[in-house]
Amino acid sequence: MLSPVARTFLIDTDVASDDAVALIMALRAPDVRVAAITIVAGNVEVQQATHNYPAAGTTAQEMHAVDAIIETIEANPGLVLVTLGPLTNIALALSRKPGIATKVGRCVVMGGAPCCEGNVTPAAEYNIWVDPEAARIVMRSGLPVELIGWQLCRGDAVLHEPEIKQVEAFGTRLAHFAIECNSHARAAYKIQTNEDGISLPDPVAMCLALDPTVGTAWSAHYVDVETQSELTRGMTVVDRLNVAADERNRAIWASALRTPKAKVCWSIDNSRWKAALYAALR
Ligand SMILES: [Ca+2]
Repeated sequence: MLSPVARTFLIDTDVASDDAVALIMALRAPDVRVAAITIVAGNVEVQQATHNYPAAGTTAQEMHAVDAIIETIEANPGLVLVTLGPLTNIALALSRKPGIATKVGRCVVMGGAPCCEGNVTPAAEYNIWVDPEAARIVMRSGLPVELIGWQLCRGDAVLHEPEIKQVEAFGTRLAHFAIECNSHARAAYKIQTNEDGISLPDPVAMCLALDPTVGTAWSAHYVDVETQSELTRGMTVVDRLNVAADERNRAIWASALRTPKAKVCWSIDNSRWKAALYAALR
């Protein structure tokens, strides 16, 4: 039975290996009702992503993701929208029905590398780099964005070997699945960053969607996305020192200045994040 205080989530995902773990966290959260999971092309193509969709007892539906996003938001005002892939679907939905922006309670975006290095180019993180025009539309839409950058899933947020062993020792199907399906990502992450372990960007974002208090430093800023420059296309530009409204910047930041600031997460409590992950896999 759903409790009367159940929160409603809408999750847009490209269903890569870490997305699967994020979906498990949402689907197992006792006070969350996942109203819809929509699929966007990203790390894997849409057909493979739909096949990867792990929710038991459900089947993929033919409805276009953009229609499903609009319908789900309109039927569930105040819902929590969580994006785990490129922002293409969300931007298309906003372009068709701009009014949905004010019907979303929170929009938690896994994406960007605010004020630090990217992972596809020196400036850009993958989800934003894939479709920076879409990301710009989302940032300027009035959606109440909470930005969970890629850097939050690095360093002490990574599952290191002893923690991987600990998860495997749960002996559950979900624990085994989570470790197994991220083994390729672990190898790729090692090559990319020279850090050993499993880095889980989408589960970190889902953890913060489920409980924003796991974030230990948040602040609100104007955020825009570079769409033109060959050097920095896909960069999430965060007005961290609040200079966008200054005389010299006002013209170029005019569109961003007309929308509410995004909440940017700068650090998380890694022991609480890992505890939330373990609870979902036990
Ligand atoms: Ca993803």
